[in-house]
Formats: sequence, C-alpha cells, structure tokens
Amino acid sequence: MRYDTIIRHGTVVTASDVFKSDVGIVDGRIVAMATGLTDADEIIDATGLYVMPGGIDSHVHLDQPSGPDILMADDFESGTRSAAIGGNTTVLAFCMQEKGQSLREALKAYHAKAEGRCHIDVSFHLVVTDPSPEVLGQELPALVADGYTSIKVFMTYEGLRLRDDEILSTLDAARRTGALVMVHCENEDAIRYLIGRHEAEGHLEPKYHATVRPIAAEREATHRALSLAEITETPIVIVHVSNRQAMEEIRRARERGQKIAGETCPQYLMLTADDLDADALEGAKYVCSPPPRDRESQEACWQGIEQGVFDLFSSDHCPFRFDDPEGKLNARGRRHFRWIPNGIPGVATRLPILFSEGVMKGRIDLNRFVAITSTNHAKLYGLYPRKGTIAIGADADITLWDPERFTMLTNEMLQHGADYTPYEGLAVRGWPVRTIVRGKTIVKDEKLTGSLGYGAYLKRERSSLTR
Ligand code: DUC
Ligand code: ZN
Ligand code: ZN
Repeated sequence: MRYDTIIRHGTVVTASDVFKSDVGIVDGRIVAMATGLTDADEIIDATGLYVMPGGIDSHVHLDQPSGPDILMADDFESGTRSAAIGGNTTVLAFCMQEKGQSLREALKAYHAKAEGRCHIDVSFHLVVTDPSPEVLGQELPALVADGYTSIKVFMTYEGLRLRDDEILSTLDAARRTGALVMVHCENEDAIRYLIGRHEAEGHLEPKYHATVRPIAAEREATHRALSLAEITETPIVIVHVSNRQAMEEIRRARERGQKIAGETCPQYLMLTADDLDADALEGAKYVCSPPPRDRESQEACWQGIEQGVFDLFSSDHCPFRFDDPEGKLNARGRRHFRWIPNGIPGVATRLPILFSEGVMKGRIDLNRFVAITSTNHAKLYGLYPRKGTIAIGADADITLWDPERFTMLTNEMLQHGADYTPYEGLAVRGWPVRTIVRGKTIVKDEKLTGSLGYGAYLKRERSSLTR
C-alpha cells in the first residue's frame, strides 16, 4: 500500500498505551499502525520522539466581545496559530449569546469570524445568557441535533450570569436534549458585596481582584451548581477549578453518583494571588477568574490531576494585551481592578507546561497527559474517536514531542496577539516539534507551514457523559 505520509520510528502514546509503531496516513486519516511501513510520498522520521494525539483545548475564548472599548487580543487566525505552535490540533471556542439575541444569530456571527481564518480545527460551545422559553424549548433541541452539543452558563458577571431558576430551566433543557453544560461557578452577589466593601476602603489595585473573589465564593457556587444538577439529573462540567474546596465538592458529588466532569487550568498550578500584587499595575497581567490562589491550592490542583478528580486540563485562553488602552491597562482599569478585563493568554503554553511540570517531574505519566489534554476532551465534547487518539480510522491529528528539548518561554515564540505571557522566562523540558492536522504538517520547529483556512469547523456528537 502506498501512503501519503508515514511517521516512522516514533513511540506512539495514547491515553492507555505506549508502544513503538510507525503510523501510515492516507487522505488525512490514520490507516496503518505497524513497524516497518514503507512507500509514501512523505516520510517523517520520529526517532526519539513521542507520537501523541494533537492537543485538544476545549476551553478557549477567541474574538469575543469583551465590553465597551475592550478588544480581545486574539481572533481565530492568531488564536489558532498560537494553539498550533503549542501542539494543539483542535480548539473549542465560546460563542457568546448577547441578551435578546437568538443562538442561531450568535452562531452566524461566530461562523463568520472563523470562516477561512483557522489554522487548526475548531468547534463552538454556546454561552447561554438569555435562556428564554424560545431559546431553551425551540432553538436548543435543533442546535444539539445540528452538532452544537455543549453550552456554558455563568453564575457571575452582571449581564451574563443566570439566576438559580434560569440555571434550573437551562439544566432541564440540557437533560432533555443531551447537551453538556459547563458551569462557571462564582457567587456574583458575594463578589458584589466584597467589591462594595473594597470601594468604601479605597482598595482598588489589581491585587484586590483576588480578594473580592475568594475561595468561599467559588466553593458555594460549585456546591450550588452541583446541587441544581443533582435535582435536575443533568451531567455538568465544573470548569476552571482553582482550589481544594471546590474540588472536594466535585469529589463528593461523584460519590453521590452524579455524572460530573472537572476541569482545571495551568494558571492554578503555576500562579498565585501574589502575582497580582506585582509592582505598579503589572498585577493586571494575571487578572483572571477564578483568580489564582496560593501554594496549597496549587498542590490541591496537582492532586486533582493525579487522582482523577479532573478529567480536563484546558487553557482558558482569554487574551488581552497588557500595555494597551483597549486591554488590561485601559483608562478605567488603571484606576479600579473591576475594569481590568478578565483572562490571560495560555493556549500555546498549556501542553509544554503540563508536560514539563507534570510528566518530566514524575507527577503524571504519559497516558494521563494524553488523557487530560486530548482524549477526554474528545470524549466529553463529542469528537471521539475521530479526534483525541491515535488509532486506525481516526483523523491524523498528531503532535510529535521531543521530550528532551529545553525551552525558555518567551512571549514572542508563542505567536499570539497578546503582548505578554504570564510565563515569561519559565524553563520547560519537552516541546511539540511538529503539529500535524489531518495528515498535513502545519507547524514544524515553531514555523507555520500550513495555509490559513485549512482548519475546519467540526460538527460534534453528544458527550460521552450525556449519552
Ligand atoms: N471565565 C472564563 O471561562 N474565562 C475567562 C473569564 C471568565 O470569567
Ligand atoms: Zn468562566
Ligand atoms: Zn473561559
């Protein structure tokens, strides 16, 4: 048999196995796995490299409206470019419904933003901010049937957050349609109360972003979301978990028999609230929600990764430029933390950080790395087995890892739209030296080799959790 491409002499890693095999690719799919494959148009030598499923980052924000005079730093072009540099082959971005807008209208706008602009494959989660009877009763069932099988709801941010009755009706609609619901868990009323107290005391610097969003506000909302999910009998994902107490809520809900997935992110392993207390306004670079906590919380999140509380390790890439009037240091943000746009860049650094800090430091094995960065994302968001594994019949979405390559992270190498990375100067061991999407090399040694628009939109099946 003649192949388009053979990846030869590498070590294949999946969520369950590690083995020596060549990989034969025809028409963008894996068609053979064996040693000694020959006869191809292109032969890639993977001696000394791991051949892993491409990263799937199921939590990224691209080209998202972010308030008056604020501009998100990445659109679909730069965001998917940076994702590819960091070894990802698929991203799932959020499609934000504006109040009064139908989900179809919101999707139309997002498809227009992404069309012809993606380097890697993409799909959309629907952010439901206006759960009207029409949206939940008519739009959602049709959209799930059309392959939009996940939604996100917020418990914080005025204008975005849903109240408990709205969460209940959204969960109920999700149960009926099989949509998977991601929940941002922070108690908005508690945060507003604390912002008021801080304002009265004149405490407005970036570091206070962390103190108005304490662990208790996250824990309470996590508990409430899990309880509402239990009452409605609906599987949910608790996204971006930052600390032990919220994590324990997930563990307990699972012990009660609930179907729950948990997600954490690099910022909760690598940053703390002290980073927000940097000189001058530097702390604004680290403003995200939930905020980074303390060393003990970092350790807890590592334990959650090691022990299986977390199924997903995502970036929550939500980039804003730092030194920019439309970014972190906008005129109002300079004066008051509540106007600093929330979110940090991270789509390119997610995999290298977890590989270096997790695999190379012996905290997790290679299989767990693949599971929480790729396979579980594919399963939970309806892309498996087409994506998320290396198997015959799967899309040839493959990242070649050099486990020994030593890299000092700099903003420039990440090729995103932000003017900083929270991880500047971090030394990482292990690097994605080639990113292959459906059989085509799109990044080699940090150089883009693909063509803009190659990335395809992915229609998804239902989640493994709601089937
Ligand atoms: N939630 C996210 O998921 N991302 C960025 C900001 C936020 O609140
Ligand atoms: Zn969120
Ligand atoms: Zn997010």
